[in-house]
Amino acid sequence: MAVSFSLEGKVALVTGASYGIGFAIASAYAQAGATICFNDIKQELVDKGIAAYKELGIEAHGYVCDVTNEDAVNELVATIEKEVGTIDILVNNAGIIKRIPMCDMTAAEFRQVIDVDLNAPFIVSKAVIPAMIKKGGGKIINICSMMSELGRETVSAYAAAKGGLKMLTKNICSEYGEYNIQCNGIGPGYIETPQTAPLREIQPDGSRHPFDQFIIAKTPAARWLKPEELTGPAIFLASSASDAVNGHILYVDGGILAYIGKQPK
Ligand code: NAP
Ligand code: GCO
Repeated sequence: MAVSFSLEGKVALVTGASYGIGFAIASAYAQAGATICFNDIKQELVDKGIAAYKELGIEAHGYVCDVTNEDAVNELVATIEKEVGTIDILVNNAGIIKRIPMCDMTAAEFRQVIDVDLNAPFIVSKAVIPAMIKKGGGKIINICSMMSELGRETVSAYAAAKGGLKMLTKNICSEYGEYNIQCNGIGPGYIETPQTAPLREIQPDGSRHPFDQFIIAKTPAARWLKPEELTGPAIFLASSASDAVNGHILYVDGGILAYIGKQPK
């Protein structure tokens, strides 16, 4: 049997994909043959996203939907199934982070991060799985994190969510593998997107942000990664080439998890 990385004829929903990692993955899926659906919270961002996809020659289907709102998600999935077709590939990409020391973080702030980064992947996966079962299978890819494995100061809610997302990935694999649904995660390292822009700001004295220098020391390649560097692994996990891969978190981190870090000079 020829191994295929093609996504021809597949319908993909990538959540929160007006820009950033989601946009890069959705664009690569389109180039691999998939029909792209994406959502964002604001119409303005959906419109910007549609224009950005069009600049790449991609006719993307964009929808306004807050992934934490179960009724809105069920309506989104029903609309896509009616207008585009059954969702074959779901990428739970939408996510937020709040960098606040735990004892300074309110319970409401903690819950907000858990809601977007963990509850929403549950809600969206639950909405797409029944039709995947009817169709004979599907692919769910959860965007995890270094914080699925490691902690660091000020990201307690995010790490708890991404750690939970790793286990939700394994559980969807366990519960729905018999229906030919493969659920895997991608664990990006440190990627140059708006979400990490505050960690890369040039300091008033013109020096690099301390965290920027930290990541350079913790990454074997001594650089931040780019969203496009996630697209090959994302295509692999969305294609039939990974039909025997299930419940796996594929870390695309440039080697961070393998490396103790560069010794300071
Ligand atoms: P980003 O630039 O902040 O983009 C996040 C996207 O999610 C935005 O389009 C945002 O839309 C959307 N979103 C947020 N809350 C939403 C909601 N409730 N409903 C619908 N859409 C929502 O982030 P990114 O760096 O591309 O990260 C994408 C994913 O990768 C996240 O899950 C993040 O945790 C994960 N990740 C990022 C890195 C990294 O280094 N960048 C590394 C590992 C994992 P709005 O603009 O409207 O809020
Ligand atoms: C942070 C960063 C990270 C990245 C990513 C790393 O503040 O440490 O935002 O959390 O977003 O999750 O894999």
